[in-house]
Amino acid sequence: MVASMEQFMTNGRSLLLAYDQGLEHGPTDFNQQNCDPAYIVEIARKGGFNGLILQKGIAEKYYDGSVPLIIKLNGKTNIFKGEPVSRQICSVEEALSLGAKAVGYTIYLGSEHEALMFQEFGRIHHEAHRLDLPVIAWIYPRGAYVKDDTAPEIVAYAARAGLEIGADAVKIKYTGNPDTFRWAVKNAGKVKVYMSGGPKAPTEEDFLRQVQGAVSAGAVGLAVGRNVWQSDDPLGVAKKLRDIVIENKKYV
Ligand code: FBP
Repeated sequence: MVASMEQFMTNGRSLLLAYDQGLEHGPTDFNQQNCDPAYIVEIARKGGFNGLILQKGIAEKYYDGSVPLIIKLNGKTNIFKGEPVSRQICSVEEALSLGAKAVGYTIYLGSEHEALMFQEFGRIHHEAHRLDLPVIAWIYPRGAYVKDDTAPEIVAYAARAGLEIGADAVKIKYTGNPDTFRWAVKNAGKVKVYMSGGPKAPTEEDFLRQVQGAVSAGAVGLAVGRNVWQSDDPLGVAKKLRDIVIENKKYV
């Protein structure tokens, strides 16, 4: 059975706000304002996002039901520098009880520990689909064997892996241009493809250009964090992203 991502879509497109970086990167991503989860929940609501991605601890204490919730089930810090592995820290049932409408799981494709994450993903996928929750796979090629994690072939491999393992949506890095990203989207087949935001781009225009490229290549949208909540005008950025992703307008 395929669980539907429809509840996260407007006009067949989707804009998700990610806020799990406090675990993945630590407070280095934050300032006095955006380290407060309540500030992010407000951006998600006022910015018209289709979904908000949180770890369970933040969801338990701050989620107010205003935007559809996606719970990340695994996570890791970036302190340990060995072969990357991210293990489950929240169950599917806990996510459901927190109000999640979908669950997310990161797989480091090509890591020495890839098999472990595939296995865990398989079990989570089974449990989530039994409860009719879609599963979004963050598929990030990473580790000693991955030389360039945004090379077109490796990004297309990540997208294809998402289709093979049963993901309802994949979140993948942008290859840098729409032509190569189109190949990744093609390889994802019926799986919805989200572009991953990444570190704050040098200028807003640079970022908007990437987003336009990704949707013109067939992505349903993007899951973005830092490029929105690190901005001095997060709601202004959100409006431009909605225009591009949901309304199909051109900015750059
Ligand atoms: P950003 O838009 O801030 O990059 O968020 C997307 C995301 O996938 C987050 O969900 C996650 O915390 C982060 O990127 C992981 O970044 P990385 O593993 O590349 O350091």
